[in-house]
Amino acid sequence: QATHPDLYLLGGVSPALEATLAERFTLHRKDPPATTRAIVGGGSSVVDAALLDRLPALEIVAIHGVGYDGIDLAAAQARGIAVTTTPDVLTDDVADLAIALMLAVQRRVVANDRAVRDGGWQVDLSRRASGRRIGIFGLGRIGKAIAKRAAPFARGLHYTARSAKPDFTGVFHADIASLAAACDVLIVSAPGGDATAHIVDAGVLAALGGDGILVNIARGSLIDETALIAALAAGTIAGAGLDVFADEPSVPDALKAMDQVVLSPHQGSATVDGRAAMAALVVANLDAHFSGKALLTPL
Ligand code: 8YV
Repeated sequence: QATHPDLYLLGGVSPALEATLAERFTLHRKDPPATTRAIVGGGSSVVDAALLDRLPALEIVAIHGVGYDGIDLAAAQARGIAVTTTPDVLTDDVADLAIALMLAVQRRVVANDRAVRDGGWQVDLSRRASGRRIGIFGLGRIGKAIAKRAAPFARGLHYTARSAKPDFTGVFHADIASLAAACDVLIVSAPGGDATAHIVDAGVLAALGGDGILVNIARGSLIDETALIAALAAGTIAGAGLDVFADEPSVPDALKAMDQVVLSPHQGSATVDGRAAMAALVVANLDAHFSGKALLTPL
């Protein structure tokens, strides 16, 4: 019987997907052998040139997610290594969570839930969610899906991108600082990586302003988390809804202590339907590759 190809499992997948992969591959969760032909990892997994150098037989990296900021894509492509992701199947879930976080922060849903559970009934006034100027940083698949959901709540949609999108109904801003200055809610949905590291800094937060809400469903790396904590503590901005953090799964105690902040554990795509579809797409890409067929969702 032909042995199963070696696969390095970098984590972030469900037991069901792991079991499916184990039917096809010899799984390694650490110390992958030089014979490793495939890697499966999450959207934040690190696949750098040093790892690629240790795996001369590597043919494909199948990402269980859409972010690939941890992948040295140029190094992979230079070595002829295919990289696939799982686009589209998670767009709705991540976009839904962005709106959920926005509403939860504005209407103090989590803080008031906690108060009721603690036997309270005090209603601290919250912010009206409708009629807000909503800005979206990053207008890819997820950003556009967020915009569709945000529109009914918005008194104007604003965005920034590399260039204006004529087919998008919204006010274009050349940079994130001017975007922040023009809106009450700033939703971060751009890719992680060096190009966007700490792009939401103290200046952007000051521009967003004292009635402003920040929502991040992208990557923690886009936000200067120290500046965010300072801005929240000083009232420079009013609140934040965060699904991603600088050093996951570690979340600063300062954020945990703030009731104007809603925190979630990088759960954007973590729905039954979404993760099942992501898993199926990971397997379909691997099956296609190892049967010599075209990949479904290559980068
Ligand atoms: C997942 C993600 O949390 O899509 C991404 O890039 O970060 C998330 O969907 C992750 O990939 C789970 O493995």
